[in-house]
Parts: sequence; C-alpha cells; structure tokens
Amino acid sequence: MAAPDRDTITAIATPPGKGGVGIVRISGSNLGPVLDALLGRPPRPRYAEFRHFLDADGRAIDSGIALYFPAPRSFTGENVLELHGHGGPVVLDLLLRRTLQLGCRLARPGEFSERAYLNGKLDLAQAEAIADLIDSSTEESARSAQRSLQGEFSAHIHHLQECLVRLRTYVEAAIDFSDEDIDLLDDATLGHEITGLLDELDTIDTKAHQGALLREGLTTVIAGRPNVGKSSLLNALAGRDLAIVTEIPGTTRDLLRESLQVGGLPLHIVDTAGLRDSEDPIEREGIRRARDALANADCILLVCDARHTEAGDALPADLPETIPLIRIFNKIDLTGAPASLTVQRETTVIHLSARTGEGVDLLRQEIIRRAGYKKGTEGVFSARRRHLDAIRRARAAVANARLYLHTKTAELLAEELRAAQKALGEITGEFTNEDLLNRIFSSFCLGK
Ligand SMILES: Nc1nc2c(ncn2[C@@H]2O[C@H](COP(=O)(O)OP(=O)(O)OP(=O)(O)O)[C@@H](O)[C@H]2O)c(=O)[nH]1
Ligand SMILES: [Mg+2]
Repeated sequence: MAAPDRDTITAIATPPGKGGVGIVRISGSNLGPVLDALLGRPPRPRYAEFRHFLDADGRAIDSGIALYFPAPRSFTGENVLELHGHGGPVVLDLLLRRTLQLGCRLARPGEFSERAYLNGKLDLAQAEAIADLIDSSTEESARSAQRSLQGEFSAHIHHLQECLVRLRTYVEAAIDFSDEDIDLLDDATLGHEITGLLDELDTIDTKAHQGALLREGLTTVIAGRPNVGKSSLLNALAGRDLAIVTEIPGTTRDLLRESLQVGGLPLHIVDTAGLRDSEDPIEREGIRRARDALANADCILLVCDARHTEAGDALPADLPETIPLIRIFNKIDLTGAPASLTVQRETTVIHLSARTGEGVDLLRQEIIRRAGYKKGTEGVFSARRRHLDAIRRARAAVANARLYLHTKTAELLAEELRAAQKALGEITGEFTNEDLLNRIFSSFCLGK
C-alpha cells in the first residue's frame, strides 16, 4: 500500500545542547527538490555519504553524513533524509532553517512516529513503546519497552484477536443455522476456547500491569490531621530531610512530591497539608490541593497519632472511598507499642515511628505488595493504563460471553465477542479515534 501524499516535515532529532554529532531528520512524500538544493544531488539510498549541506548561495552550512532512505523502507514509510552534522545548537539551527526555507514544515512532537504508525510501519502499542523506551527511568522499564517495541505485546494481542475472530465466525454460524437440528452452541470446544481466552487475558493483564507499574510508578499520597507526622513520614521514606517538620500544626501547605524507588518500583510520594477546618486562606488552599491530590492517588497513607487512637478513627470527611488506603499510627516511640502490621476490618493498619524509623520497612513492603509489583516477572511489556483498561474491558466482555454461552443466547454472545475484539483493537490502534492519537503522539519528544 503506497503511503498517501504528505507534506515534508523536519526537526532536529538529537537533544538540545552541544555534542559530537547533531542530526536533522526530514520526512515526506517528495524530497526531490530538498535533496537537490541541500546536497547538490541525491545520496545513494541507504549508503552513508559524506556531503556538504548547502545554503541558498551554495556555501556549506556544515558537512557530514547524509543518509537517504527512500519510501517505503524507512522509519516513517516515506522518503526520509538524515543529516548527521556537528552537534552545536547554532549550526543545527542554521541547517534546520535551511530546510524550512526549502519548504519543509517543522514537525510536531511525535510526528515522525505518528507517520510511521499511519503508514503501517508500527502499530500503536509499538509507537508508544518508542516514547516509553526514551522515557525509561530504570533498566527494567527500558527492557520492557524494548520488548513492546519489538512487537511482543502486539503479537499477544493479535493472537487473542485471532481467537476471537474464530469464535465469532463459529457463533455467527450458530445464529445462521439456529433453525436446523444441530445446535452448534452445544459444542464443548466453544466453552473450552472461551475459558482459554479468559486465562490468556489474565496472563497478559498481569504482565501489562507490571509494565504499567514500571513505567508510571505508583502515586502514594500521605494525608491526615495536622501534626500527626506526615512530613516526617515522607522524610523517613525518602531517607533524607526533604520536608519541613515542626511541632506547629499546619506546617505543610504546599504539596511536596518526591519520586523514589522501592525495590525497583518507582514510587511517587506526595506530602500534603494537614486536613482540618481552617480560617487561614493559605492553609485552606493547601487543604484544597491536598484533596485534589487524594482524588488522583493510587494509594493513600492515612496517618494518625498513635496516642490518639480515638480521634484517629474518625476518617477525615470525604476521603475518596474507592482508593486503597493504608492506615498508619505514627509516633509509637511515645506509646512504647511495638511496630506492627495488622488487618482490621479489611484495612491494613501499620504502627510505626517516623522519628526512629521503626516499622517503616513494614510500610515499604506493604506498598509493594498492594501495588501487586513482583520484581523480575518474566516477559513484562511496557504498557500504559489505557492498555490495561482495554484488556480489562475485553476480559469483562469475554466473561459475559461465557454466561451467554450457558444461557444459549447466541446474539448476545456474539455481541460480547465483538466488543472484546474492539477493545483489544484499541491497543494496537485498529479502532482508535483522532483525539486519542493526538494525545498519544503529542506527548512524544520533538524529532521522534
Ligand atoms: N516522637 C515522635 N515525634 C514525631 C514522630 N513523627 C513526627 N513527630 C513530631 O511531630 C511533629 C509534627 O511532625 P510533622 O511531620 O511536621 O507533622 P505533619 O503531619 O506533617 O504536620 P502538618 O504539616 O502541620 O500537617 C514534629 O514535632 C515531629 O518531630 C514520631 O514518630 N515520633
Ligand atoms: Mg507536614
């Protein structure tokens, strides 16, 4: 399939600053005039050629390696030219301006990858993996992004989709022949296949969940009444003196964020202003921000003073109920109680001392356990929340399909299988709307 005509885009592909080599990348349907004007004549395809990069008067702006990849065998699937010159901001800027003068347009962030996707060089999950690989903050997340980029994640999704297509064909046949004597839905293999599909969706969910955790980390918000030791707990978890700690209630007003790694899991901890009714406008704003942070948390650490268990029992009003919560009784050094982890009415309760550090390790382990993070899970893919969401929707649809198989409602069964296939298609980009594509690619860096 030939790529549709698109205008020519240009960008500096190397990071800002000075370096040995700087690269300008150009992609478009028709590079002829640019090649002639900039290089005198087109370079031999796929060979590194040393060339002068010329300005309008035929003088060299810089010289270096020109690499020409004619369509469709290029990153974007279009004609691509890479100019590897010297990595100085001024010389690269001159070269970029020259390409603009020749009619190229400055690429939007992620536009090269977007074209690669639109021209079928990559699917959406792979394109996202490029950004994830570049953004990786740990070795493990880089490896998982590489696996997704190589197409391992997409291959699993395609396999599931093929199973769904097979099942749908079978079920649609059952609907078509429903007047006949044979009941196709009675076939035991159909039930087996659906169960097998659910198992596979569970496996992929686990791997994708680990990948999403590695990529995005876990946002944990520390909340509670003033003076209970929230900032002290942040400092204890971070292992350094980040937040101001005083005996004055209402010390913290702004949100304080710190990213750390706990056993390989990226953990974003947010310390907040103590929750109480306050007349002070600054503190009130701090409390408003605290509530915002709470609403977006993956996990809440609700801190109380171990000496006031009664007051601690009263949850601050309108704490989001759906977010997992760990209840912490701090300052056990003042009560003499030992550090402990117990489960009370389905809530984990940890007694610790932020001052002495006793029990803080129990909390670290509990956060990792809660996140469902297992270091060293085999074959983790880099995945995003939108992938997890799609996998879960597909799983729910297949689970419904199984119910409809039992009740022999073939039309509804077929409908659920169709919904599952559509949900999985969102991952690889077969069913994706324009808005989502824009959102995904605009988060890429420039020149990618
Ligand atoms: N003995 C003891 N004191 C603690 C402990 N944790 C915190 N404190 C003290 O309690 C006081 C309040 O601590 P902070 O960490 O500022 O409390 P906070 O919850 O952040 O308070 P606000 O920011 O005002 O909401 C300080 O005097 C701390 O030294 C602890 O584990 N043991
Ligand atoms: Mg504080």
